[in-house]
Amino acid sequence: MSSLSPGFHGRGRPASLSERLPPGQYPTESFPVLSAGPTPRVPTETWTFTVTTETGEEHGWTWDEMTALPQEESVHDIHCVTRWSKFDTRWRGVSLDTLLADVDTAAEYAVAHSYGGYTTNLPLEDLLDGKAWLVHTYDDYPLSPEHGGPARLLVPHLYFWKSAKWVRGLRLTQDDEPGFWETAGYHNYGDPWREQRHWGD
Ligand SMILES: Nc1nc2c(c(=O)[nH]1)N[C@H]1C(S)=C(S)[C@@H](COP(=O)(O)O)O[C@H]1N2
Ligand SMILES: [Mo]
Repeated sequence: MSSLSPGFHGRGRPASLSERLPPGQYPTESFPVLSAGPTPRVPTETWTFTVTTETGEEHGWTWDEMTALPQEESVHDIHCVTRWSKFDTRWRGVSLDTLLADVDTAAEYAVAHSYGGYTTNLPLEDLLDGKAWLVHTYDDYPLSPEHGGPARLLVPHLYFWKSAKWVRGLRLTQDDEPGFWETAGYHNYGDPWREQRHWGD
């Protein structure tokens, strides 16, 4: 997986911090909390993660099953549509490649859904090939409930609203189904480098 060191983008030299800042963003050292509703408290004893395919086939993991899968640590810059970016955030969890390895699907899209009801949509390919993780550890500590613990999606190449906190599953779909913020006017894809903040950007 990503064996590149933080900030090294494979162009033959480490990128400077300013080169790592997408247009219209400012860097922050803090870690703001952005939640559209109350923070759900989900005990790991009852936590499950379920992938449901377009034919209704379900693949599910309990907490113990998920944490027994191969774990990856990775470091990423994250970018919130409210304009803060945070460099070199360090996470631990399971690659979506691992979770989707045995899932037989012809779907082109996924909707992540969360405890508490939040949803967000993205093309399935944006979850594959080392681009997305189900993470449960931040900076060597269990992910706090405010930041999406016990586990959240991490899709660092898109604006951070695509990284569903308290995620409990993915529904794979043939047709694209806009989620919570996408229905409220945020861009359907959300590439920070193309500044895709709102529909029409
Ligand atoms: N379930 C859920 N996931 C969510 C959100 C939310 O309100 N509910 N907010 C999103 C937004 S807009 C951002 S910027 C990030 C914020 O994550 P943080 O609170 O850990 O900084 O979570 C995203 N995931
Ligand atoms: Mo956000």
